[in-house]
Amino acid sequence: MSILITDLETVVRDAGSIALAHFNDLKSLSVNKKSPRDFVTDADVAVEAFLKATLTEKCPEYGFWGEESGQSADQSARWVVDPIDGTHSFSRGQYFWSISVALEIDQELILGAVYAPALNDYYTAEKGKGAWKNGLPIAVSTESNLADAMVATGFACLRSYLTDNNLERFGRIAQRTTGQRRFGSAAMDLCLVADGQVDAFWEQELNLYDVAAGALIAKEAGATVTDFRGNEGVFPKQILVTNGKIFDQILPLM
Ligand code: 2AM
Ligand code: CA
Repeated sequence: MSILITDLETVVRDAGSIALAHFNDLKSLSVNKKSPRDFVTDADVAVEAFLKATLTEKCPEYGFWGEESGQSADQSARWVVDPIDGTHSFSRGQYFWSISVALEIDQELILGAVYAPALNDYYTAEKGKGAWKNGLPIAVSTESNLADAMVATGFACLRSYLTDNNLERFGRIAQRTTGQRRFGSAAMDLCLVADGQVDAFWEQELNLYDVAAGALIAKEAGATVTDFRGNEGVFPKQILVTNGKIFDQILPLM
């Protein structure tokens, strides 16, 4: 591997500085709609352009797939990038948004970085080596009782006008848990499970770039990553991430 986890951190933190400069001057930010409920800002475009240029220069052997610029031809080994996950929160001056960068080789996630610049929290993982937050190892929570659990979800699916819109599922699970949160950045939600801040997270209708880095971070921190039927793997259209201990209790409610 020609790029080390520490090199990736430098690149992603520099990308964070670009995003923060826009975040600290929201009055000048131009926010456009890609589709009726899907936003893109100058910051998304600038951060992705920086990551694409920098990562491609450092590692010409890897392709690049970003939310805003699409996929390059070589896709067997590639960076999978969401320049800003949580664009709507970003555009409103809220703090839960992140930059998500994963390295995927032959459909396996090898490196992941999720950086939340407004919180200055940097999460990273390397396959088989563990997960870290701000340089310190992290692990999922020890909560084993769903009734006492804190869970998180998101409603990207509402923007896709799906009939299975997660509202019934949310109601079902909300009645069986103590805490429910909705942070607005799937990449961060996965890191919050990894860090033991929440015990489970699920969402529908996401894209690989929203969850690739966070899924590796969660797995390396000891999380289960499955679809809503419990099949292991990273399924952006239906992703369930748990601390493992409440997996059997939450799965039937999915
Ligand atoms: P984004 O900010 O990169 O678009 C929050 O519920 C999650 O949904 C975020 O990860 C957000 O990513 C994603 N999201 C927002 N709009 C979406 C859409 N139209 N379709 C799918 N996912 C979306
Ligand atoms: Ca995005």
